[in-house]
Amino acid sequence: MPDLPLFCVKMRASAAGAHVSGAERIVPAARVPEVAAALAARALAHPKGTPDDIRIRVEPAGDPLRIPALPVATERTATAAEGLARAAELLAADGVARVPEIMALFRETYAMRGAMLLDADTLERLEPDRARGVRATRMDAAPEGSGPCAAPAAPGGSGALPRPLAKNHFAEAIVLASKVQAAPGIVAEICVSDDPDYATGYVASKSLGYRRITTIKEKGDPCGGRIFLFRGPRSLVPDCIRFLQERSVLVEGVPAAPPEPPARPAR
Ligand code: PML
Ligand code: MG
Repeated sequence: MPDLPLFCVKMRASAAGAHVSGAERIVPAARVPEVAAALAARALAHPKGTPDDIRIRVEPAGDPLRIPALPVATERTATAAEGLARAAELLAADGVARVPEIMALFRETYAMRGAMLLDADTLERLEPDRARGVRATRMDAAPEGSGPCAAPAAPGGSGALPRPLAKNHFAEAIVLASKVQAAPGIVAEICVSDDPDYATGYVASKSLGYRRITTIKEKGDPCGGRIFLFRGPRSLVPDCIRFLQERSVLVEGVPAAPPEPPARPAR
C-alpha cells in the first residue's frame, strides 16, 4: 500500500482561454511539492506553446478504487488515413454501428477541454456542457507492487520511489483508457492526441483492450480529441459522469512500455 493520505495533484494550462495541456498524479502527501513543481515545469515547456494561465490543484484522493490496466496491442499504420480506417474497422468489428458518422463528429472535439460523451447508437451528445465536454480525471498508475495485479509501474507513475515526471503519452493514456472503460455504460473510446508532434492514437473497449494505432494523424497537426461511447438508459449518464470526473482510481499493471506490433510480412 502507498503511504496515506493520498492526494490528487492536477495541472491545467491554457493560453488566451484555450486549453494547452493538462496532467495529474495521485501521490502520497510527501511527494506533493515535488510533483506540483514538475507539472508546472511541464506546462511551461509544452510543444503547443507557452501558457498564460497555469493552475495547480491539490485535493485529497480518498481511498482510490484499484482496477487492472486494459490489455495493450499495437497496430502499425503508416498514414493518418490508414490509422483512421483501422480505428473505424476495430470499432465496427466491436459492434459499434454508424462508425463513419462517429468519426465525422470527431472534429467537434478539437476545441473541447474534455471528451465528447456520445450515445453509441443514437449519436446524441450527453455532455452537460458541450464546450467543455467530460473530463476523465483523478487517476494514476498504481505504485509498483501495491496490489494483486501489480507489475513494474510506468515511468511517470505514482510510486513511493521517485520516477521521472516528464510526459509519457502511453503511460498516461493507458491509465485514462482503463478508467474510462470501467465507467458505467461506457462501451468504447477513440483518442487522437492534440499534441502536434505526437501522431499515435488508440481505440479502446473492454473486448478490444487498448489498441494503439501508431499513426492516426499527420505530424505537426495540433488537432486531437476524445470520444467516449455510451450505451444504456439516460438515468445511468450521471453515474457515468460522476465516475469519470470524481472517483479516484489507481490502475494496476500498467506496462512500462507499449508492445511492438507484429512484423509485417516482407513483400
Ligand atoms: C495524448 O497524450 O495526447 C494522447 C496519446 C494517445 C496515444 C498514447 C500511446 O499509446 O502512445
Ligand atoms: Mg495533449
